[in-house]
Amino acid sequence: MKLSIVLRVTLAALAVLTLAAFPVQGAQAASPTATAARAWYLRNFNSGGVANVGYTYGLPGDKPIVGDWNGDGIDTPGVVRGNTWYLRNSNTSGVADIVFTYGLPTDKPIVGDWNGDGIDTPGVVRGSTWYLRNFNSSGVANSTFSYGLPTDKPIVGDWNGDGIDTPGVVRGSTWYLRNFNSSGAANIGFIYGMPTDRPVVGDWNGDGIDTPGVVRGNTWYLRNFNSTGVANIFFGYGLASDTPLVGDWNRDGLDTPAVVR
Ligand SMILES: [Ca+2]
Ligand SMILES: [Ca+2]
Ligand SMILES: [Ca+2]
Ligand SMILES: [Ca+2]
Repeated sequence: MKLSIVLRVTLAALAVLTLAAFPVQGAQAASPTATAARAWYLRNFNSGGVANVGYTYGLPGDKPIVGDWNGDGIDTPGVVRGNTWYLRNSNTSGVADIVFTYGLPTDKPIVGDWNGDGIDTPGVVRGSTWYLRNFNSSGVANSTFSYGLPTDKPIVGDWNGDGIDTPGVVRGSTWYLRNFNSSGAANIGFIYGMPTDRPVVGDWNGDGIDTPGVVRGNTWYLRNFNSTGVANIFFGYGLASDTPLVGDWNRDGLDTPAVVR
């Protein structure tokens, strides 16, 4: 068992080394016209350290996203290019497994399990209107509602542990979370981080409840409660110029960081 863990860690380290040595290798991003690819660095722990998994996916200019597109319990990459979504079911370099169009190029893409079936699917936020779809395919929104202000930062999480992801917004340093995919007031409000921080959301302790985090420079400040208070965990990961993302890369029930460079 230990040997296999060591082997896996070694292989992961090799993968990262290979990635660093040959940055254009595996650049078969989502598009056949790919000439340069973005590097993804996933870590399985909420602590500072090296990436456990590294690969290339997508192109500069794409909006990187993550989700469990096939319900296997592992979050994997996607990119939104214009209004085309390119989703991949494994954390390796390669082409998209699922491609469809949804929303407009100017929308803010979001991802969540809106119906509790274990599969993450797309949503877009346009102004203050949220358009959620329950399928990874082109088509109309299954649920449309208003929440927040156009200037808010939209976030998504399962704030009450019922298996359904619902909306939130961060306005300045105030987080407004709602437990329903419908128009209405926030169910939970609290202050966390600073207005210039980049908000992230995850289940950092495996209790089934998503809670806040912020990334400031390359320091991640994670909190295990949806309330005002200090960070329960903080660590450095990635570069300040990276795009921070969060997912469960190893199906252990804990969400941990990734950066896309
Ligand atoms: Ca779903
Ligand atoms: Ca929920
Ligand atoms: Ca939690
Ligand atoms: Ca995990």
